[in-house]
Amino acid sequence: MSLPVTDTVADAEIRQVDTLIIGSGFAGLGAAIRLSQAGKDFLMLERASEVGGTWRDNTYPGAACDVPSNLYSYSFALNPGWTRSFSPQPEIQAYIRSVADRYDVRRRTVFGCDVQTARWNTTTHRWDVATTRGKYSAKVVISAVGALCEPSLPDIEGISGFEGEIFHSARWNHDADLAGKRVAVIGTGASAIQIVPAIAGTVGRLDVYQRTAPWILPRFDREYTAPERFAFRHIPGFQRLSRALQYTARETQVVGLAKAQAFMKPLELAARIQIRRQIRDKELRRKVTPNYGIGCKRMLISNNYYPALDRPNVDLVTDGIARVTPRGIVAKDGTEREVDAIVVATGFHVTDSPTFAGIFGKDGRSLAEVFDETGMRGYKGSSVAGFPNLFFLVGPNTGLGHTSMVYMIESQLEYVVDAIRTLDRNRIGTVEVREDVQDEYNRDLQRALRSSVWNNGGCASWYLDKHGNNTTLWPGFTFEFRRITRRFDLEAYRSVAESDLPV
Ligand code: N01
Repeated sequence: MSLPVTDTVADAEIRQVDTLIIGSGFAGLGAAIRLSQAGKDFLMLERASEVGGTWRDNTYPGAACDVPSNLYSYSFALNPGWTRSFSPQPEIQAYIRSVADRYDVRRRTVFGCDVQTARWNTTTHRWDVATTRGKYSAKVVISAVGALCEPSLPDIEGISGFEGEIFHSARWNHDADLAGKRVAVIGTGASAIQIVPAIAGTVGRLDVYQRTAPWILPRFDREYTAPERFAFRHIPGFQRLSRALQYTARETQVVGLAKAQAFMKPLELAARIQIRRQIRDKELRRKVTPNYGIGCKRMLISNNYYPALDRPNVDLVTDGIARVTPRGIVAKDGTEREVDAIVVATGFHVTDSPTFAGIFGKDGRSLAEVFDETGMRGYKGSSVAGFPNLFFLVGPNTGLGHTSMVYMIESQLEYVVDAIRTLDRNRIGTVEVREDVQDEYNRDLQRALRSSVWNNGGCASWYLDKHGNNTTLWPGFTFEFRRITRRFDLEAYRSVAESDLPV
């Protein structure tokens, strides 16, 4: 059964659907395509007016991918049209839109539909989902909201009283004309190091507030040559072979990140050489040199960030921020720097995403309450005990520090779509991962992570939750994750047949 998507839904009407997908980024869109191919009934809910997720939202100047283009497409929809080895944001967003068109999923997407709550109904054994565009009842919910979707704003004294322009990197205000203005960028993560060089030449003055120096490697970005582009388009298997080689090369980094940090020394050396070559000023070199193991925070790539810091109109401020005044920022050494605009490039709520507060499981507790107690734990990044028939894409411990998330997403799609097939085939009403299975899975994960650079590289990062556990990253090779998600393992779940569900 497929429901037509209408523009308005009367509040009293509850629309029944087999599967609801929340979010239409790489993960949600992939789920929609796979469910559509499997002939399943589903709707995708999207709070914005377009597909794309993080690649739709992050439109800041200089936004580009730090994973090679060839690894940044679905395996079932390769993109022979990439123009560069590392794609700029508009090209990735255009690709995602084109895939949505090609697989005709927009007609099964409700745009402008913000999910407010999803509540497991213990009477109907379905999810009650309340949105800004009406109510839904679904047998299965797939949360595909992404890990990097909720901007994290810094809790700095006085920041709400700033009278100039202020916006987060993921909510860039394109109406704000920064040309010739005095601008501050707070943060030096992946977003900031792309923004800084993109605006340094046009703003009047730029203050970059660094709390922790990032490790930055050279970015081997170039335009694809005409023969390469011809080969991508016309030589069967060429792009797949190129992907396979790149994947393999990247996978070797896992050894250094998760197992033996000595393997990271050559990368650290390359990063140090880049600092020496690109920065003349010794004091600035000292300030940008990290004091923790490379890979502990996400390794960044850039050829133009250090040269931008070296410009006469750019200041790297490392004294820490004491407070924000209506006209500027006061550093901890007491110096006030007046600015016309502040760009807040301070990252996202990941292990404490506000989206968790709106999902209520079988005992009425929200995911936020559960995670607050246990940490952001799940099973195979896809299920959480206490939350029947709820699947996550890009869930706990599925993130990567070294290669393309699209590979992990496709692994999870296989698992979740197989779960839905299994439910249908066996007339199963509900599945819920067993707590003992989830516990053992997490014990193994945390054991594997203990020796990793992310856990003991000497830094604080968004990979770790407030308990100090790494609940974001997958510690192994990505093909190991693919292996464990190849089929839905019903034996790891408590299941109830449709006919046995109490009415
Ligand atoms: O955010 P971040 P991001 N006062 O959390 C600082 C992906 N991504 O948006 O390091 C002062 O990395 C914080 O300092 P510290 C990628 O996975 C991918 O840059 O915590 N500073 C840090 O410098 C990435 O990891 C691409 O000490 C404060 C910065 O703000 C993820 O998105 C491109 C502060 C936040 O860095 C997030 O990157 C862009 C405070 N109160 C992003 N609070 C690709 O190319 C935080 N900071 C694929």
